[in-house]
Amino acid sequence: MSAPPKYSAAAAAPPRLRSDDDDDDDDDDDGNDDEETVDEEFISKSAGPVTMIPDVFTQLPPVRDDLETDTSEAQDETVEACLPFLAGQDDLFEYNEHGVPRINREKHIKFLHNSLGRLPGGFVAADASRPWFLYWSLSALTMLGEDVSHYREAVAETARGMQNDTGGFGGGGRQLSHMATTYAVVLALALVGGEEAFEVVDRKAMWKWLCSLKQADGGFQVCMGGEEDIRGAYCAAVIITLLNLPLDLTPESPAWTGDSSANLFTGLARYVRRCQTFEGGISGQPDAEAHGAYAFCALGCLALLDDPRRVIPKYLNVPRLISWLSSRQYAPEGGFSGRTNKLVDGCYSHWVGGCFPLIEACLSPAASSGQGGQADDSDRAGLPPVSESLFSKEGLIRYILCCCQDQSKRGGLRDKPGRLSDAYHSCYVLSGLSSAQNQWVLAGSDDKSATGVADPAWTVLPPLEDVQIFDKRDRIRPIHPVYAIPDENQRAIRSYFLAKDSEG
Ligand code: FPP
Ligand code: K
Ligand code: ZN
Repeated sequence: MSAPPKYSAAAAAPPRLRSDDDDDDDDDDDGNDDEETVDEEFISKSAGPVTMIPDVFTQLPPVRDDLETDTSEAQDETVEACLPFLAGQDDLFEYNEHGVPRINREKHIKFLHNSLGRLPGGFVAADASRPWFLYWSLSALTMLGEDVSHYREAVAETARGMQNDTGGFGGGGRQLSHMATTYAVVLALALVGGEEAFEVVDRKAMWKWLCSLKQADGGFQVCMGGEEDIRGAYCAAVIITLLNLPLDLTPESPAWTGDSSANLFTGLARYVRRCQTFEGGISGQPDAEAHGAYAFCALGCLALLDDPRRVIPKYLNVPRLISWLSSRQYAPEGGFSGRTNKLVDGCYSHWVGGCFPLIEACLSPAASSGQGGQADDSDRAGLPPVSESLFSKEGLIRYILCCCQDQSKRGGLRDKPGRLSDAYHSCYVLSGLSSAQNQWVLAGSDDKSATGVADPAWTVLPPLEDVQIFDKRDRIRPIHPVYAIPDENQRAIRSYFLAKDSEG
């Protein structure tokens, strides 16, 4: 891949063609922006005249802490690496009139098909992550509009070899079942879809295995004898609901109370609550450091336990969480960091960016009818009304399209300029782009379904006009805000097992 252009003082302050506070009336799409001075050299590298890059994305932050540390140096280097891309000055891109490059679908698609094939020897270290490669690549391909159903047979075959008789999937044949690899396999099967894929799962063994990981304090271990953490909580909730597993506990479960008073979900929300830290963010385990990946796990888990409008404010301090999540977005980069004083990284477009649809949903009024009832007013007290986005969607979209695309022959999406693309970042950068471009709202009743699992109706709306700095043809397929796969895929696997179970 080619090295990014070297940062220079000039790159930090490109010609100010149009800024945020300019008169909006003149905000037409015709590209004829006669009044502004246009730098010829700047334009020659672009597809057309760049008429609007707000200063906040092209200039160094106006307020700086004088203290120099390794952390501040790493931050400065990151800004330097990003600015030329954000300012529309990278030679490999064609920028639209907003200074935003197109998504390079063809190259990314090719990169992702390749990552489902035979990988070079160096990947042996990632052997236990093979299920993840399936999920990351299939999910990214799906979001880019590819039909992945022709992988059904191969994925089913591969998954069968990873399943243990004792339940769950390991990272490969004869590897211990793990919550994360099981989650990845189940999602991969949902993505390729169809009976042959769904029928791979031994649901009875899966249910027993999950019972054996369920702990008396409400959480889940990630594997037998392994750590209990919030990944376990989210993955378990996803697996249980997608496969329509019974919630009952086996007497062998560490959480078994001697009667039927506890089930797989008992105490899980309380466990999630214990992971909110003094910063307002969520840590992997109680009393650890808040990290963006865990914020998504917490919100995703809660959103599967009950209606987000009720359960999120009941178990989390939402204002503090919003404050922490908002602090993850940096300028001028526009992307998110994973934790305090660390760097932006494309994958947090999903882990952090994906929290906002869930937060926004929980701030929307509960349109509840029936016995599910409204969220308790005392839990919702003090929550702000949502009228606009809680983060800069424009900033995130700029970071993703300018800084996270490998424009060389390689293709794929990446952490940041100077890093190599990979399947993991391709998946989560695109997931983040999808949630920034599309809008999910919660509608209708929040009654619990017959299985005792909440099934609120998520509906996707087309992109908001004000974030349409990307070309319409660059819209990424919407994905479900909790399962992170298209709504129809999660619906298909759930209804398959629901129908099967009701047949008796
Ligand atoms: C720090 O990495 C990363 C973590 C502490 C958590 C990573 C976990 C996930 C990405 C996913 C977990 C979710 C599931 C569903 C399994 P770092 O120190 O390299 O990065 P940083 O500097 O950005 O924090
Ligand atoms: K990172
Ligand atoms: Zn990353």
